[in-house]
Amino acid sequence: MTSPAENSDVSTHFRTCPLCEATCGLEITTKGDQVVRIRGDRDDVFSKGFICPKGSSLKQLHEDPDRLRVPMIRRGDDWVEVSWDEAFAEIHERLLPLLDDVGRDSLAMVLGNPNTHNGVGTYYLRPVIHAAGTKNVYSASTVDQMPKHLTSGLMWGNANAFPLPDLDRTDYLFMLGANPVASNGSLCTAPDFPGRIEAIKERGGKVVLIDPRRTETAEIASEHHFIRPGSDLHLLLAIIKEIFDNDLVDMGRVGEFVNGVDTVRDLVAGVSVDEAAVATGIDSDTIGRLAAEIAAAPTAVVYGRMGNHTVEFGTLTSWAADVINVLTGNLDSAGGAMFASPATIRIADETPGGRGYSTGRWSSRVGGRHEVNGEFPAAGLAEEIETPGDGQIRALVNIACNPIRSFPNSERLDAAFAGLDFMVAVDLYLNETTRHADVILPPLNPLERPHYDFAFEGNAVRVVTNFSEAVFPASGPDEAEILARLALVLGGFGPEADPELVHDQLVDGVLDRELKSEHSPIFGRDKDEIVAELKKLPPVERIIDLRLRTGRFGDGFGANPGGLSIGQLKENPHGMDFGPLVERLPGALKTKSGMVELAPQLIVDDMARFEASRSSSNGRELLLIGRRHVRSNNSWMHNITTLVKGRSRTALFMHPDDAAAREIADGGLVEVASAVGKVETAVQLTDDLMPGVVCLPHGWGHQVEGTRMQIAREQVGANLNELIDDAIIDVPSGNGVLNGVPVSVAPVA
Ligand SMILES: Nc1nc2c(c(=O)[nH]1)N[C@H]1C(S)=C(S)[C@@H](COP(=O)(O)OP(=O)(O)OC[C@H]3O[C@@H](n4cnc5c(=O)[nH]c(N)nc54)[C@H](O)[C@@H]3O)O[C@H]1N2
Ligand SMILES: Nc1nc2c(c(=O)[nH]1)N[C@H]1C(S)=C(S)[C@@H](COP(=O)(O)OP(=O)(O)OC[C@H]3O[C@@H](n4cnc5c(=O)[nH]c(N)nc54)[C@H](O)[C@@H]3O)O[C@H]1N2
Ligand code: SF4
Ligand SMILES: [Mo]
Repeated sequence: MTSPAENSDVSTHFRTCPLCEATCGLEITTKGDQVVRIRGDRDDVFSKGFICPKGSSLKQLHEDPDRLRVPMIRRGDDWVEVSWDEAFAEIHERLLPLLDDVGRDSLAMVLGNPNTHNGVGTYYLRPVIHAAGTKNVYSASTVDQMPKHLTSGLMWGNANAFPLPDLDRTDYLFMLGANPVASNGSLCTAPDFPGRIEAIKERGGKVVLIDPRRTETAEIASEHHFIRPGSDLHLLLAIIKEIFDNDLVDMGRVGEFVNGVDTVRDLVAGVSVDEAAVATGIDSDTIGRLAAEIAAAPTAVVYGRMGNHTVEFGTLTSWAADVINVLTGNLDSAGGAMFASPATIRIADETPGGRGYSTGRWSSRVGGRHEVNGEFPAAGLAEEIETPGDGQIRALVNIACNPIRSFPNSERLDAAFAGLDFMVAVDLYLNETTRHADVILPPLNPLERPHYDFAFEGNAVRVVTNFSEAVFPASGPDEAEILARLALVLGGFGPEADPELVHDQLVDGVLDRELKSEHSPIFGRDKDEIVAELKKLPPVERIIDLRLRTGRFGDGFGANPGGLSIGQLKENPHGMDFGPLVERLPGALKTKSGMVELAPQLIVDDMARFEASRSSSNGRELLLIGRRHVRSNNSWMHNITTLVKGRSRTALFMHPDDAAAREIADGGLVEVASAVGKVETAVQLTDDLMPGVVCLPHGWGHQVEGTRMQIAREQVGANLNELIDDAIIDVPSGNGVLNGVPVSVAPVA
């Protein structure tokens, strides 16, 4: 949306920020091809002017001279800039013969976090994966939220149906292992999360935070408790036990559709609140009080995030949080844990029951690790590249991922990547990972592309929808087109094949389902007529328009005049708000039984692994946790001066008592050692940390040869993933264990 101002080439654009899950509206002022200013869009229906420092740095990202703008091919140690046709020809000529020779499973797909933020791009990953024809698919999901996918799949039959804390209506937010004041929220799209926390307190509610560090979020919570890293499951099971023992089970409306309550009661029968107190460091009285408060609050929600999922029992911890939500009558209830209800779905037509959810449909070659959500664990990628034999990974397609900084035991992975025969990367930068590539395909930067948030409208705490047009004309192909061409090359259609084939195929897939569904507003309509209508739009807009128009507010291609369409969103550049979340059960339950499965067998079985772990101890005396900072974004955005300037934020946090015991001085240099590696870093003493715990941010360590990130390279900071052990995973989900890692710390002379 461009509105002319007094000065003819000055204009204002409204765009959703794609950098994190909060989806803030930005107001972007441009003059010619320059960005003059970026600030929060006060009229955005969802974010209402909220913005963090990263939002305005889209200007610097756009201008960054190190950001790649044209494809590059590596020739020896040199990079050669080439045309798009040459780049795809190179992939065709070098990768396909290799795969013909060694087989499709010798190709790995590695997919990173920014894919989820890339609107329509997410749709285009499917044809690429399909064309690749490999079972070796890896992504950032197994160093993040895979336990939540798994428990959601098992409990509600839909791996993408995350119970979201209904922040704006809850009376009691019980939060574990999340730091939304820094992260701006995750698996809970809620711009201005901090403001929403303040609002809970202002309306007389309470916010309790459980975290081994007194974080930025702890500062604004009503109450904060330290917890020993990795021990939240003890706390949650003790709360469940208290709820049963004190007859506090009251499932409300949802009780009718819940299976397995007695099994859960049996599972916690042996739980001791006193033992949980010892394991967690939270005393028994407090545990009892918290259980009583959660049960008594008019509405309450248990919300756990990274600190609950990237731990050794991530699946059980994810499950236990939702068990409490169900037992206290807070699932699918206003102010509790609710499912998203985005504009693109049709709630009224949902009926309970489905195919259910299963994992382990295939296994990995070396580690025999089972598939979850069609993926193998990120922590198991190195062994598949290193180990010779049939099906050894020899080539890699890496899309928007920096595994050499983001995956466990990154040094091992770095060495493994160096031995690959061929690698393609789709990325904005020449960084620690893409320096191993043979061909790099750079997508457009956010200001040059349109945006529609399929992923995060589907995790939002309100029903909102928003389409952003590109601010500047595209200087190259959209990421959707890059992925379409990649799919065609991988599928054997050649580098010259028309990407329109893929655009058509994607629309066809959705359209055919709609035309056949009697619930669809376009049921039985003439396909050619709808296709002709969609073809008036640019390729990436077609799927958005189709989904919106067949969604529950949609215009149904004429069936519901005045209804939602992409055209209507273009006329509403601040987005449209359709109110708070709505109840989705039982219709949204896609388990085989059509019920909530409170005690799925996989979960029950994993309790044995947890029981067995109680006696195990490890030699190293400190537990390492991670942290995020509002001016950073995982492993990138570190080449943006406005974000990294000022005092370094990458030091190891350590409690003064732990430092004194090791003769470590504030600001000194220390060596941190784990089972798999060691790093040197500056130390910063703080009593905001539980004694016995140390804390480092991830994504740093940019002083590497062969990259092209001048600013990032000047930043101090160690690479946390050199210390993260890839041998330990949350077994059912395959998730990496990034928090609660045993380490020792010693001063460096
Ligand atoms: N120890 C430890 N490790 C962690 C974490 C932790 O807390 N501790 N967090 C984990 C989590 S939750 C996640 S999600 C992962 C994230 O890890 P990754 O999946 O690696 O994601 P990012 O570091 O955000 O970015 C990856 C790459 O995407 C590129 N990129 C940015 N925008 C685009 C785009 O629009 N298109 C394309 N093609 N590329 C783009 C960037 O240049 C960068 O190289 O890290 C995980 N690793
Ligand atoms: N500024 C910024 N924003 C981001 C990102 C970023 O890198 N920078 N990354 C984005 C991504 S990919 C994601 S997934 C989200 C993550 O969003 P969050 O989950 O909110 O992220 P974290 O800041 O990692 O918060 C995890 C918290 O868990 C605590 N913790 C560690 N171990 C334990 C434990 O055993 N128990 C408990 N109870 N707590 C523990 C840590 O101290 C930390 O405060 O953030 C997103 N937003
Ligand atoms: S919180 Fe910051 S990074 Fe996240 S969407 Fe808003 S402006 Fe962008
Ligand atoms: Mo993430």
